[in-house]
Amino acid sequence: VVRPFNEVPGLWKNGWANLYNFWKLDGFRNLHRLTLQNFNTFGPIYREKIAEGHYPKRLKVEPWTSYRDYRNRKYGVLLKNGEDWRSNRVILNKEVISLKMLENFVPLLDEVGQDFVARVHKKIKRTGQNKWTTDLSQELFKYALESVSSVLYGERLGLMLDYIDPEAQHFIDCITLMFKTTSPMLYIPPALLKQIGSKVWRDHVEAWDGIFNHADRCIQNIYKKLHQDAGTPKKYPGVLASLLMLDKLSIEDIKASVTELMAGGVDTTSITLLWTLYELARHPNLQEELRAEVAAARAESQGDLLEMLKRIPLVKGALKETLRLHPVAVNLQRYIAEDIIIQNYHIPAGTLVQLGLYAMGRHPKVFFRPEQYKPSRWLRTETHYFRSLGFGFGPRQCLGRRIAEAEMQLFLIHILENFRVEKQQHVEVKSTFELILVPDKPIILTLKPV
Ligand code: HEM
Ligand code: 2DC
Repeated sequence: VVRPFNEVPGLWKNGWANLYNFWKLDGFRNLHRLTLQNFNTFGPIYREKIAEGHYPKRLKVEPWTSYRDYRNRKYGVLLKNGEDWRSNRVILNKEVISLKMLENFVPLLDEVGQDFVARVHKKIKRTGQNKWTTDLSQELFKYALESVSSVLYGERLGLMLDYIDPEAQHFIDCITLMFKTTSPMLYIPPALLKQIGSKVWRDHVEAWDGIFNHADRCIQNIYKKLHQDAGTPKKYPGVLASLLMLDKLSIEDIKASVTELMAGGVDTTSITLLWTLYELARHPNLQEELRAEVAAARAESQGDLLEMLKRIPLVKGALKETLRLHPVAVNLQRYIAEDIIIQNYHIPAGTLVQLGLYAMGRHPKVFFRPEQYKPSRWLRTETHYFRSLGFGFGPRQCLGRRIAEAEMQLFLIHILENFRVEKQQHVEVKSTFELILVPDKPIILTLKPV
């Protein structure tokens, strides 16, 4: 028998008491652990009171929409909904996540990977100790921004050099601040915070202003160049120029989505790579196994990079394993369009259903020995097949997924071919919620030439 909606377990009746409790438990920073706790108390399905809504879409991140409304800036595909979202997304899909485009992206991303490695070799030389011990996060932010920019604009920003454009550094800092200031505003209406002139709202506005200003400059630059040498067909010009030439979206729509792609492409991939290096440092034998896979793939593919990317299942498994234990997004959400039955409960249409990625990734009923970092569990066999949900699912899944995957795979290939990754002391790093999950302390790693 299907049980009715109001029998779904959970403390959903008293919204204010929940908010108070959330405050007391410092839920702003612990959202991921709270979902795990709820999972353990209520089981695989529970009901919460957060927001009401009746459209087939993701949870609205109000600080983000409030900023756009405040500054009169257009929503891109990240924030649009309904038909407007669909028509934009269909066009963006062809230019950003079609397999066909991967051919264009891979050479650009590979070049950035090579430059990253050259930069690390240089740093190692400078220490005079044949190794480099550091917190790589800033280097990874630059790698990620350089990568996503080279794909979007078809040209390099030069972030792998010694002296970088201070504006690019400011852009990176603004993204981190933007994420950090979003989480406290998820539960307090931004309109209220704006009215009382609170610091978190002012910082949030400043962060987005910095993001939009820099992206506007990059976009303007390409736009001008396109007009100067129009009609000269040459190599792949990048996502932005392709969209402009295609002429199917308005310039304002293109600008909005390209800005979101540029901002969405920094902390996400860099932090996932940092966690992966951390896990490889903790598992030296596994690291050697991956290195062997990469060496074999390099030899067999004979210089064909796309071919090489098909021969590294364990490296891909490592990235999935990282996103299982350290997902960028704690959960996935959809407003369901029709009544459905989940876990034998009847859920009415319009309900916001969340899938607890962090909680699922660490639950022994879902993953055998979840505490173990084991890339091989993702290898496809006859008896089992998991699907990785780190990028979401269906037509609204991560638009940057192909870029992110190629960028991260190429990065690991180059690192494994060049360096042994070790970690210093015995420090257990946990995650903290700053809208996306980030390490709660610096991760210090040592890189040594292989
Ligand atoms: C959406 C994860 C990298 C741009 C999303 C969503 C997730 C996600 C879970 C929501 C999907 C859903 O609701 O089903 C990740 C992870 C990344 C990553 C784990 C890297 C490890 C990137 C990159 C970009 C990007 C590199 C840009 C190049 C976007 C955009 C959306 C999105 C624009 C909104 C799509 C829409 O609403 O139609 N991402 N992402 N992401 N991501 Fe990513
Ligand atoms: C955060 O309860 C937890 O990919 C909230 O690249 C629900 C929620 C809603 C939307 C999610 C967000 C969570 C995590 C970060 C995500 C975001 C949608 C897109 C965004 C998953 C799970 C992200 C990081 C984008 C960001 C692009 C942007 C800043 C330009």
